[in-house]
Amino acid sequence: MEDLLQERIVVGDPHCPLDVLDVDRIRDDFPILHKRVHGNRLVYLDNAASSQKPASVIKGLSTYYEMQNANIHRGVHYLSGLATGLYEEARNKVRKFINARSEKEIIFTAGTTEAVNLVASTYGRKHVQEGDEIIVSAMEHHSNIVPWQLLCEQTGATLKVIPINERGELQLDEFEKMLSSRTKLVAIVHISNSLGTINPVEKIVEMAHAKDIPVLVDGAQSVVHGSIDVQALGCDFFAFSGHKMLGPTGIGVLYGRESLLDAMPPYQGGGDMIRYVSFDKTTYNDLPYKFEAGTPNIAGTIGLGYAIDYLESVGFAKIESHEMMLLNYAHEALTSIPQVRLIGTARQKASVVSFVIDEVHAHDVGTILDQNGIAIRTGHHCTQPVMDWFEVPATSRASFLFYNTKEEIDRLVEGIYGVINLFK
Ligand code: C6P
Repeated sequence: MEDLLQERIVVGDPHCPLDVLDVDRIRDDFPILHKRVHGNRLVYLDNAASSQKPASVIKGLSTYYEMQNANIHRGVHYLSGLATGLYEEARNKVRKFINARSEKEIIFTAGTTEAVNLVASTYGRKHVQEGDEIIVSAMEHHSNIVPWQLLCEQTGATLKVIPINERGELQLDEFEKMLSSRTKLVAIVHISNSLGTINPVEKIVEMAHAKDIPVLVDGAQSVVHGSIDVQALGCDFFAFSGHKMLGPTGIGVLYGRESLLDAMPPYQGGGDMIRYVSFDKTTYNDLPYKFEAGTPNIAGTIGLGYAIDYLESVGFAKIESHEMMLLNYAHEALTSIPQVRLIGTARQKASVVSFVIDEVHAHDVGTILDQNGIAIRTGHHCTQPVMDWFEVPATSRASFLFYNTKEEIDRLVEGIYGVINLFK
């Protein structure tokens, strides 16, 4: 553990006023943001797909492999103890980060997708039968649709969909009407990746809990934009991915209420998830290990812990106010371009801006912007039902994080004018 303490990396600027983000200083922490692409300074606006990583996370990962690497929970030797300590320390950081009651409620997965599949598979296997219903919304990412469709196919249950309005907001009155004794779970996205809508999760939980229905929240897009308190949200499951919150790829988290996790059967079988194995009968390990079969992503987990350290050192108050400023600036700039139509204009929005340009396919927009060094995402963003609802084949999406600047939005706008002129 001494090695670990010496490796602590100090981030943030103690001289910066409390409520103002020192963006130049922050950008210096992200080596990739200084890269040039096609001869231009990179403008990275594809953060909803995956965020960039601060030097502290990158260094933490290389230090792990250089100095601390071993398998966990298995060895009596020094390095195994060190790696186990770092891994479990990361679990504790996650617990505090989302204010879970216990570390037993923090399951490491490969990402949001695996976390949702875990619940669909094991909670579903135990509680869902023919005639039952699962409720999702029309703005879900495919990873919060398809696992439930698979479950419905296997069990004969039905998937119900909360409709959205033209702004891209949930119709809660319709949701209320859907809740019944047949509903076995509500699975809802916290922040839509293609619309930016922030859903009223507390209200949804309150409505579902009034009928004793558990709620899973897909937090893939929310964990990096604001502080999460699963107890205040009241949700029963909360899923997120490390790579969207400055951490490594291949690591994610499923938070689950202990009583529910305890009653669920294991997800995968293998090493570490068992207490005793014999050919007559196998018994399972305690939480959270019951759901972590095999050698996990140790480096990724530890890296996720460093990402949390970094986010906390910056502080969500500063992050939120900077990102709101960017969102308003981008909205104003884009709505002033007559050929541009915003897709997703919810009253509660995170810093994600989807748009279409008259007569230009989103892929052309993305390709031309890329020539200017501007990275956005184009396509259906794994939310094809959202595209169908808005009757567009695809959108262009710019998504901002706290390390982005107004100047980068100016570059985006300049690039959009370039696209419009080219297709005139
Ligand atoms: N959205 C995007 O560009 P994974 O792939 O498991 O880390 O995350 C899946 C996922 C689940 N829910 C939401 C709301 C998401 O946005 C994502 C990932 C990326 O929008 C890649 S499709």
